[in-house]
Amino acid sequence: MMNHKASFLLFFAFSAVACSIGFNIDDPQKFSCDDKDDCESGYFCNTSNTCEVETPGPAKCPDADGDKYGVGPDRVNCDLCKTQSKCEEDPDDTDPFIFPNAPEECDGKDNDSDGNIDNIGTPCNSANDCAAVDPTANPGVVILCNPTSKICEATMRTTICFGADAPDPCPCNSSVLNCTDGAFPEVPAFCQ
Ligand SMILES: [Ca+2]
Ligand SMILES: [Ca+2]
Ligand SMILES: [Ca+2]
Repeated sequence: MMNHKASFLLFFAFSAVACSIGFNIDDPQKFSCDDKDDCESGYFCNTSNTCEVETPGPAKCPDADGDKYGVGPDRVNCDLCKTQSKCEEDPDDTDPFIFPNAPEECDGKDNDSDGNIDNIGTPCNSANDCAAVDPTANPGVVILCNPTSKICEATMRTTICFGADAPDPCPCNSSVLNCTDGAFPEVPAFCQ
């Protein structure tokens, strides 16, 4: 059985080790560690098993969907907030096709988050302001900026009929195609 003197020495020895780790915050490199819990706050256990000062990395932009718009107060770290006047919050940070002033696509979503789903007819100055159309899903459809009304409009890509079997008169035209339930009407193959 351990006597009182031995108990005291053992207690002192453990206390000395504990205190040396706990109070040498200015020089943590001296102290070995197995994991971060062995080091002071603000230090980590490196691969040499010594406590090392944590250097903060660059501030992160909270942009989970990668559309360059972030969420929450930390969005000031996003490039758009740093380099442009735009610093609006991403209304849906799980969908890269939904962000402030996004070109409205015919996809059943409110891409620009203005409260209206698939409102293709948004103001524009050029076709660059209008959404691109997936040619696989919507062959023969294009969204252009009407030069007169300055409104994005979906139309058939061509007014010319192709193929010997095309009806006469040619029904291909440039009238506006309406987006319904996330899809444009099918364009006949002889108009594509
Ligand atoms: Ca985002
Ligand atoms: Ca919209
Ligand atoms: Ca849409």
